[in-house]
Amino acid sequence: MTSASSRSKLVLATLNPAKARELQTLLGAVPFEVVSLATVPGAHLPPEGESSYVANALAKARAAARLTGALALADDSGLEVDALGGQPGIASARYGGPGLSDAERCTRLLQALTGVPPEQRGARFRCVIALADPAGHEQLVEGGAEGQITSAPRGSDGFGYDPIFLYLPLGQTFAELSPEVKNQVSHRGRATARARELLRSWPGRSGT
Ligand code: ITT
Repeated sequence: MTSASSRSKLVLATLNPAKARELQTLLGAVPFEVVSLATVPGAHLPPEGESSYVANALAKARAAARLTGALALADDSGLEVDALGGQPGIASARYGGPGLSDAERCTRLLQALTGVPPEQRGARFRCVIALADPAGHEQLVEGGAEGQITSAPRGSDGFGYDPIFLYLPLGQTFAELSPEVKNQVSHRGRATARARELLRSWPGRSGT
């Protein structure tokens, strides 16, 4: 058994507390001491460009690895709505403009879909996870979850667009599912399962 302090650190390169909580749970028993960038004094992340999930995730992971000197894991994710031509996608965190709450962004999205019938309300969450360490090792993994945008918000768990994202196999929105069930079927759950595999044999890690 190795104490937490003798294990290598894994920094979660996110300033979104709800996302950080999900990642902490999903990473579970990885052989690292998992810490959040939010606890590092003066922590900041590069402003997100509009180019791709991959570019954004890599930029966040590289910045956190540079800032902390530790292996970093970043998640760039978004909701792609078919009837909106894949929007908001990589701009999901900023949809509708700055300063809106998650609930207000959900309302804006529902307004944009006014009159669109259920069968045309297909959508998917996508999540790209980047791992980067100060020695320059980098890996990318991805996960997705298919669903449908509801006509009104349902449920109070989760964050972001969870109350309007209906997971059809279970007939519930992500905000109606318990965190455990959401994690089993979500884009982040799928991407993290792949990241856990990579972390088990990450070059140069110490501790078990
Ligand atoms: P960091 O960059 O600090 O990680 P962020 O919230 O800005 O935080 P993203 O740029 O990846 O992160 O934004 C993704 C947005 O997509 C997020 O703010 C939510 O609105 C939405 N989103 C991502 N995953 C989600 C999930 O599991 N449930 C609901 N909404 C989600």
